[in-house]
Amino acid sequence: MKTVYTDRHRLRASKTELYGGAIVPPFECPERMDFVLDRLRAVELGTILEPDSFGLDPVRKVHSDDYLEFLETCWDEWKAAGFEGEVIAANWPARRMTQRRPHHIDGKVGYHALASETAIDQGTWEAAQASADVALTAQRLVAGGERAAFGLCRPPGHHAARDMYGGYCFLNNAAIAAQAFLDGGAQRVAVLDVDFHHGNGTQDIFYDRSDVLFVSLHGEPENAFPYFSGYADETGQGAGEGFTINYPLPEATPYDRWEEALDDACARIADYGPDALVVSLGVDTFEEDPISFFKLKTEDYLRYGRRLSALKMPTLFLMEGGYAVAQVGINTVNVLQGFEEG
Ligand code: 6XA
Ligand code: ZN
Repeated sequence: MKTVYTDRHRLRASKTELYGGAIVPPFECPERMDFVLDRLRAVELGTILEPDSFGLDPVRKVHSDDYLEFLETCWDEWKAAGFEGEVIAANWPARRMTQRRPHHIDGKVGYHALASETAIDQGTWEAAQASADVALTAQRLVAGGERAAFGLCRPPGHHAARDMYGGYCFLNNAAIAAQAFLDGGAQRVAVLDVDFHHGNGTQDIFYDRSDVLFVSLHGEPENAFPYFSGYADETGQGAGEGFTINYPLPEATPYDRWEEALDDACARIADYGPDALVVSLGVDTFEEDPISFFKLKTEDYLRYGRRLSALKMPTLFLMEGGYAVAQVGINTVNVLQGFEEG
């Protein structure tokens, strides 16, 4: 399986994350990619390619113009306002307040943020665009006939909604790639999100559509970020009714229980009969992940890679979360190896 990767992710080098009331170094750090690359090379999974540049046209299909303009300019506006630190949201259009977009950057940040943990730094916008290019280059490989490809995306994407960032995500790589499959002639695309966190952004983007089936296994929102999305009764709306499927799972979920949900998810995906499958591949389901609460073990990633292979669909894997940094490589690549064996 080919991997698409660029060092340009290093342009996202934010120094701060708001975590438990303290400012800490971000869990979503550049070193994560080094461990994945090392493991890809160690097992000789396949060639590692540089992405091509696709520009913003495919990105505009899933994100709003005002949001993209915000991402492009927020760092400069923040500095121009005299703020010393990184861009951090501190104000929201909360319940019963107006939903108008403010002019001042301190308000605009809150308008486009879904949470405050994620700080924006100078290189974030360029890195986010490079990450989308990684996804689109890998998507083109699969659309062109490869059975599978891996987009080693950083920053991740699945929390990014049409006009919101957060949860370490800015551009929704999985949604951009799913839309690219459709624009290339696919009738139906399934997105399977196996990251520990609910892919609220992907759900949001396709919620009222039937041409993308969104299926997610994740920590139950009563107890896990993003808290306000991911309940089982969120099933889509309008033409999209029935095309969003959520499997919220409780604390300490072990592999066997998780696999039951995966089997059900795979059956639903098979019934849907998509032309392509996009897997939002986060490995923060790992038992040692510092910010998550499932109990998957390293060998479980091989097992579920084989299970995904049994779907026999053209499959695009895109990197999402995973913060047990030293194990992110082996766990991620185990899924890809399991898939190739299966
Ligand atoms: C914020 C937690 C953000 C989780 C981001 C993530 N306290 N998403 O891994 O998949
Ligand atoms: Zn996650």
